[in-house]
Amino acid sequence: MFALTLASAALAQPALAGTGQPSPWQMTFQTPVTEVARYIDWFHNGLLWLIGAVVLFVLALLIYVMVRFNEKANPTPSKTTHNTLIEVVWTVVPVLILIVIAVPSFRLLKLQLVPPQADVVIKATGHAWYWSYEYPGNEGESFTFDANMVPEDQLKPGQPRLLATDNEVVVPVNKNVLVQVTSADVIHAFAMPSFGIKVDAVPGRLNETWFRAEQEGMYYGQCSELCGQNHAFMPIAIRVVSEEQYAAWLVEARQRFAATDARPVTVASRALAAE
Ligand SMILES: [Cu+2]
Repeated sequence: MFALTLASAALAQPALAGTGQPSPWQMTFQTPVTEVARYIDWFHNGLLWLIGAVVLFVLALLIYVMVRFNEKANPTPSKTTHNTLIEVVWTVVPVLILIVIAVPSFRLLKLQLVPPQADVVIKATGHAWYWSYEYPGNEGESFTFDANMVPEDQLKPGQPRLLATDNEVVVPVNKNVLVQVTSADVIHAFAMPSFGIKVDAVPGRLNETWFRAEQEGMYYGQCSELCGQNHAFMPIAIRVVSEEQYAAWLVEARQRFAATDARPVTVASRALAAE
């Protein structure tokens, strides 16, 4: 019933190209759906113009020197070795440019690294090679599940290859979601391009990131730290839904996932279970 509601909601709002997943011949970032992602987009585009201007200026200087001061045009070269004014200018101007870059850069870092009060907390654990998620809560409320990539021959219509997972992370729209990230084995990285987040999953260490998705829909990311043989096959799928749909999913998920072992599944126990 709930799955049906979700499916019809997804049909009613077809995802824009580049929203939540890469699109063919995509040149820019995926459409940002959080404040942090929008800031990254803006900062990246601004830097591109700035660096473009610097490159063109240096190119113009080079061409000028090559034309004006080559052996033919300037047979007796000047013996000048110092020019205080020029030396001050070519030190101060780059410093000013770096300061101009540093101000928005530090503001962005603060926005990313200082999470606001969380409405939802999720713990994501990287495994070789899948992610498991825990929704912590009071006694009887917390649950854990694994999210494995859907193999290509089992994809349902609308599921992108190498990105869809069998279980999806579900979060409410316009709520602050705190993601605690760690790993059970090697270093992975939890990344979601449209949310502008990427954080390492390090064994024995709890890293944090956060997002506040402003648009309902399906969003896909991938492990972004080369972690071994199946690095390319441990995607991250997050479904952003309305608050009512989230509440309904929580009830359903508590029942569905409580039936399974709540501890994170290890590679060894999976192999045993598969036998
Ligand atoms: Cu990985």
